Amino acid sequence: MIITVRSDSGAGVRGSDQGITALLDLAVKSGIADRVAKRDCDVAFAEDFSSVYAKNIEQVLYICEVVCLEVCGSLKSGHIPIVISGDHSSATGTIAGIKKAKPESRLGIIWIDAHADLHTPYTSYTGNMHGMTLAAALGLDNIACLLREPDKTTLDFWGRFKRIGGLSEKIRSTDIVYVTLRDLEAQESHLIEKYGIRNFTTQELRDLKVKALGALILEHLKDCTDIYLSFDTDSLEGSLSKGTGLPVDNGIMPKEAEELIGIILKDPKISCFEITELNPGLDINHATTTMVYHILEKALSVFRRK
Ligand SMILES: [Mn+2]
Repeated sequence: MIITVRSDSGAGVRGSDQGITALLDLAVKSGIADRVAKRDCDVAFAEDFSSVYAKNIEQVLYICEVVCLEVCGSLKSGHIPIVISGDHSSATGTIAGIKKAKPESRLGIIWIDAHADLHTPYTSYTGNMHGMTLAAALGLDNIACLLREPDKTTLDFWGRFKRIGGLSEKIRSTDIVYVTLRDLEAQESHLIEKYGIRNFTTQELRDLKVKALGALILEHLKDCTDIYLSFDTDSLEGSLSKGTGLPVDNGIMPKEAEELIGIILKDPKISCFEITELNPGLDINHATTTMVYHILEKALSVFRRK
């Protein structure tokens, strides 16, 4: 089942809410998603509170609560949700939804992304919520790296954000795996070192090749009962792919991404897949949209055979 989240309110650069239509238009034209059920998350929310420490937090919280219910409902009806979202803040709702549907699960997370998304309202320079997704899922504040002191209203919303789905600490830090993480700040490095989170670098990918890397990633999560794979478009090599808010060089090549995602999605423990942060307004020559479309095509072909 495809679940769409047409919002960009967690991103610093606007326009990624248009990425969903760009992808689905191609999918409709080619017929690859013809027999796939689709659900649109309600993202319409009259915003009445925003914060410099956590921009649009009230709206992002609302959206994530909707995403949580949709993902949970999809899993409970026997589907594997494919979430296509505008910005990565929605993944806090996705993770909550998986845990809500499967409270006894030990959930592993594969985060293919240039960024760690481990900021909090206490540590973020920008206040962009899509950089706080995993910190929220881990229930972390990271006061040790305090940069700013947010106001009480922001912190009330942050507290609710960490508890979406009625559970804080939805995952164990060691059950997160980064792939091609390469643009991170000191506050995030502190958490990665403190909690021993594994990053499979672009160099390791080149040295080992995709097949061996896929096997290593799955081996790292062997004690997990379920796996959620989240693909951020900015994991792609930034010199080739400009259609995302924060492109970064030294990333994964489109063919490598397709192959790796194909290998991981074949694993029987896969409970959810997410594609996010495609921004067609920034996409010179339509190149990134085409790359991400091929990834969606790959995912649908794997799920069709399941
Ligand atoms: Mn991200």
